[in-house]
Amino acid sequence: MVFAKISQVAHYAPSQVISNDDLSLIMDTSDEWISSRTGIKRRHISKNESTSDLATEVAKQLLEKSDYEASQLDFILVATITPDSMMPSTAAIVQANIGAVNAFAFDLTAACSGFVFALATAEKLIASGAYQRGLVIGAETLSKTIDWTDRSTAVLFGDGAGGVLLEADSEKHFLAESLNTDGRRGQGLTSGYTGLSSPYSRENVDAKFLKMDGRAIFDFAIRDVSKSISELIEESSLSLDDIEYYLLHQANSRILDKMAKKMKVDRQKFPANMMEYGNTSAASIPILLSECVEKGIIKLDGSQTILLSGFGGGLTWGTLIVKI
Ligand code: 4VN
Repeated sequence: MVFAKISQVAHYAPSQVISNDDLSLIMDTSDEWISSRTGIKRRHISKNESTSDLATEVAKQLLEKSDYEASQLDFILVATITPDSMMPSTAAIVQANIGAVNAFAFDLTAACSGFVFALATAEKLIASGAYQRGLVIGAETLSKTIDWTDRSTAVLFGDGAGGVLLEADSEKHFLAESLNTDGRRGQGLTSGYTGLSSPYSRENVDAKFLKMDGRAIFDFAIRDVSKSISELIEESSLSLDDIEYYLLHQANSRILDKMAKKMKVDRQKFPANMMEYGNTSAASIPILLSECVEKGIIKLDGSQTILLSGFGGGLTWGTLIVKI
């Protein structure tokens, strides 16, 4: 039997930082409002780096940390809702930038669940025995899709990228998974949605911006996602105590408070970094994982069990339990 293992982690964010106070100069909002309701203090905003530039930086770091050459990679998956273009994919641009000549590459679109869906996909590519190793990256430049006149969404999002090197291993690391979609509720969170056939339609140009029914998504996270995570833990015959850290999508600190309470998990077990990055959609979980490894609270030595959970547009939600 062959299994998949996360052997390296890395993250990168653009250097320009915009504080809540900075935002209050250009729209009717305040640091008090944003931090008390979301936990967000700052976000990194790209000036002239594209999503593929952020993802390429992560890919280079992952290779540097490993002993592999780019040519030894078998695949590159990029989870993003802000690709440089629809074609070529952001993953293909990264493949060219790093010279991963033997890797196939494609993007995966599952909003804030994108990284978890991509990691679950990549794990199966390796566990099938067909491929030895690849990169799984979540990367976003959400700042380009935000309506900067809409204070209800503009304050929430930021840019960044994170990723992992996944490779074949003789031990089992991916213990349990639950991947879900409810397309019937998809209208609560949209980007590039015109109600017509294509985001390229000339009508409704404003509709291309990210839009969110905050209440509906808030309720979805607390009700459906908490339940799904609790059920997965129960089914996997693990106890809450077996899981050392819960790395959840970094949308909103208050939502994490409520989810922890609902799941009866100590909030201390939920690391958070939305104060620094805001919500970076598909990038939020791998950035958080990489920072936790950097700080030494998570080690890539097989000694800890952690849970990763993404949830958002689609609607999509997905959880992985990993012996990391
Ligand atoms: C998952 C979630 C969110 C999200 C939903 C609501 C929300 C983030 C609404 C109330 C508002 C503060 C902000 Cl749970 C977004 C995504 C998309 O990545 C995924 N913030 N808020 C208030 O008035 O307190």
